[in-house]
Amino acid sequence: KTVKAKSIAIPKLGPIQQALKNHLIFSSFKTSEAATPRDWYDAASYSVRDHVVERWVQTAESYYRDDPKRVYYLSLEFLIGRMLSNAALNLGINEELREGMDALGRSLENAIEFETDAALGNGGLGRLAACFLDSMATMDIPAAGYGIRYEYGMFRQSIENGQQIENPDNWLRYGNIWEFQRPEATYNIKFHGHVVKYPNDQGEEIQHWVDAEHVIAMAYDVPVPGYGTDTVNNLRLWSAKAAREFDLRHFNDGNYEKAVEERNATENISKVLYPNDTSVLGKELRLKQQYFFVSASIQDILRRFLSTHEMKTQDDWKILPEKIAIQLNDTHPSVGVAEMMYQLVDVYQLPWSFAWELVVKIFAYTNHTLMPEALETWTVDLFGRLLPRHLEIIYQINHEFLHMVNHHFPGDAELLQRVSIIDENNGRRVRMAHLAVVGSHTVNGVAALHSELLKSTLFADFDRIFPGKLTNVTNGITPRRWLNQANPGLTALIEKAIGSGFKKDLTQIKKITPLADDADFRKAFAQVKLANKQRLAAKIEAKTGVKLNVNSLFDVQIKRIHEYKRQLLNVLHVITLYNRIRRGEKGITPRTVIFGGKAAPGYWMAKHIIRLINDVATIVNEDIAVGDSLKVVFYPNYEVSAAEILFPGSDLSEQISTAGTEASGTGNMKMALNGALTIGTLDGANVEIKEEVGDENIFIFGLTTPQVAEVKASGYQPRDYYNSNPELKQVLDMIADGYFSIDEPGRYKVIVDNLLNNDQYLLLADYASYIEAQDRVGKLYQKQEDWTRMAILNVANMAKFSSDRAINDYAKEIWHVTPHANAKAK
Ligand code: DL6
Repeated sequence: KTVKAKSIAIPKLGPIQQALKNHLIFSSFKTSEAATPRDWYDAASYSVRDHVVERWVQTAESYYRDDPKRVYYLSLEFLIGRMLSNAALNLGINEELREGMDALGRSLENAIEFETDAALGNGGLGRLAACFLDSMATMDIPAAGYGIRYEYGMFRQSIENGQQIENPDNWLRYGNIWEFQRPEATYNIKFHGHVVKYPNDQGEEIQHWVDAEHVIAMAYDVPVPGYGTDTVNNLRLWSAKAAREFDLRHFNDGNYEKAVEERNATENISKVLYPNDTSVLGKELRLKQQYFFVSASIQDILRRFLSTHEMKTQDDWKILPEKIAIQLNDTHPSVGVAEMMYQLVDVYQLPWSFAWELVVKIFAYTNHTLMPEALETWTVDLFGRLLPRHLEIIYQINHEFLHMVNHHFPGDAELLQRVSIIDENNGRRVRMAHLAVVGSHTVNGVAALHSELLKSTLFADFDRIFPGKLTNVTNGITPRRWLNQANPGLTALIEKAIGSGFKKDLTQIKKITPLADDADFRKAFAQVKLANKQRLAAKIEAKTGVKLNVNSLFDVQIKRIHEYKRQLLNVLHVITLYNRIRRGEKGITPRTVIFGGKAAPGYWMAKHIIRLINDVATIVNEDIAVGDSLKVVFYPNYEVSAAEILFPGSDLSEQISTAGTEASGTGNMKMALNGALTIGTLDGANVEIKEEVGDENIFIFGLTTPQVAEVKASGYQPRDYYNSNPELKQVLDMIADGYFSIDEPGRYKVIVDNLLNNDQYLLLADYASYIEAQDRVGKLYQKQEDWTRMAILNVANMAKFSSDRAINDYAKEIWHVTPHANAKAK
């Protein structure tokens, strides 16, 4: 049944230096004299891309020829960042490229700066998807990503008068060398219309989705090169195109605007990424985006499957789950469960229950949050208007599911209400998480604690109904981007000590453990850290004008701005230190506190916190009594390429969310891998980081998840903490009285009122314990040898947090796929 592909002859690629010259002329139409730095970026990218494409073609050919089971990773977000240096690194040609550029009198480092980040994601969830793509390719897993080619990615943040300003991210302005448009790979996506029923030849009633509007999904392919392998996987991003260029009737009537209106509205589907990470807006366009990319992806997956498998009888379809695994990255693509049913039942005419068995064997779902405001639901009304047939399919799925539940748990009407895919209590809504759980064979959380909480809270009923369906796969990060690429100094040092094996197999990094006790190694390690801090300080000075003391402790909190992540608690510590310095306390370790992160544009409190940070920075940085002892900076427009400078330059990693709120966190892993020590709560993956590095090599503070629940249950009174802790009282009074906002004294009153009267995230309850942990941090930093020793032990114990380990877990436990070496290797 498998169709054999013909082998493709790929032309030989010449030396990079020649390629650079050729591309400058033939791809950019520039002479070396006239070329701008951007032209050199282009030439470098084309030259590396040629090598990527060579392997990409071979990989695609080998998958087609050998027909292994494939994984499809469906995600509304892929936060890729820059491609050039990563591709050169993964292919092992970065030195050759650097030398080629040098020989032509150009700097590769300069050229790299001309690449705009591909910021097709909000934060952790999107970056995880990008790390997973890297690991799947590195581990030769036959896989592809599917998402949306947003014309505008994550907004660009600027800070004006201390406030966040959002600017459009026109990332495609200069073109994108790393994508290939595929005008031949298009699918029809339907919206609206209605469902009619009529009998088929066998007299059965068949549903038909008619009078729908059509949108075209056009593919753009982006290569995903693995590290130290010939495998290059594919990331396919969909762009919306109007089915009709424009309405000629309006055009002929002289109404040009009206003629193109429909086209513009259609193409809006892939226009912009929604900049909200942990809250849902319920906007129709968002559901359109979700269905648009899911339908295109599933049609594409089935087309590929059918191109090599002939379906003569119904039984032939049984092979489908043996050939494809689909991972739903959060609930955003969960309408895929209904779409697969639509394709199998309505389009390919398979019987309902037969199709359902296939569907549940194909899908798996990853949950990334317990936050109620992030759980997606759609009103039945909106869903039914946009996707009338899919609503019926969901009703049918729900009907059969509830029937099954009732059979196993007879007479429990409340249970039925709680687990139903349709929420009948809040104006009838489709619960996407329930659809994802019911339609998947496996559901995973993203860290051990999070997965346990899923079982005991959000999905407790489902855990009873489907024992064994819920599992854990702790997140990971790719060491290629987050160590090799971001921290070449540390990478070289480790390589010198233990060889290069750790780059592909992070478990080997453990071998540096004894070197924590080697004074020479510690010295070299500290020198690397200092150089990385100097690099970061230079960047910060260029961006903000603030000059930093590189010998101070770089205390860094970089992540989305959210109340639960508690940047505000960090600010309370900053002001506490400020007061202590002003009181003339001795022995305080000089610190630089660096914040970075974006707030959702409609999230007033988060934006207010950014403003407070900047106001505090202004007062602290300008106070001559403080001098070099304390500096505060807000790094504008935190993005992947900025993170690559920030993580290696950090001494202290702030992971201080309220216990039970951060599903995993991945910045915590990137920090520790780059030799920063963690100050954190027992939340998300911090718990596992502590297990790996040992209690003595991490600064844990604050309430645990059960304690948080207890404090809340027993009637939490934040004001009691304020009244009983003079330092805390002083800090809050200063904020409330306008010490940091002299031009508008009441500016932050609402923040303080909120803390005193509500304090949902228990900042005041954790304040004392946080300050005490920070004091320990400050003291330890004064013993540089001890600090460095601990930092080395953190790096040495990060193997678990490689995304290679995570992907191995998914491959073995969830997808049941094995590596497939590509054509060249065969
Ligand atoms: O799993 C990746 C990442 C986690 O590390 C973060 O802890 C979590 O907050 C984030 N979740 C989201 C929520 N989005 N939704 N829905 O971004 O996922």
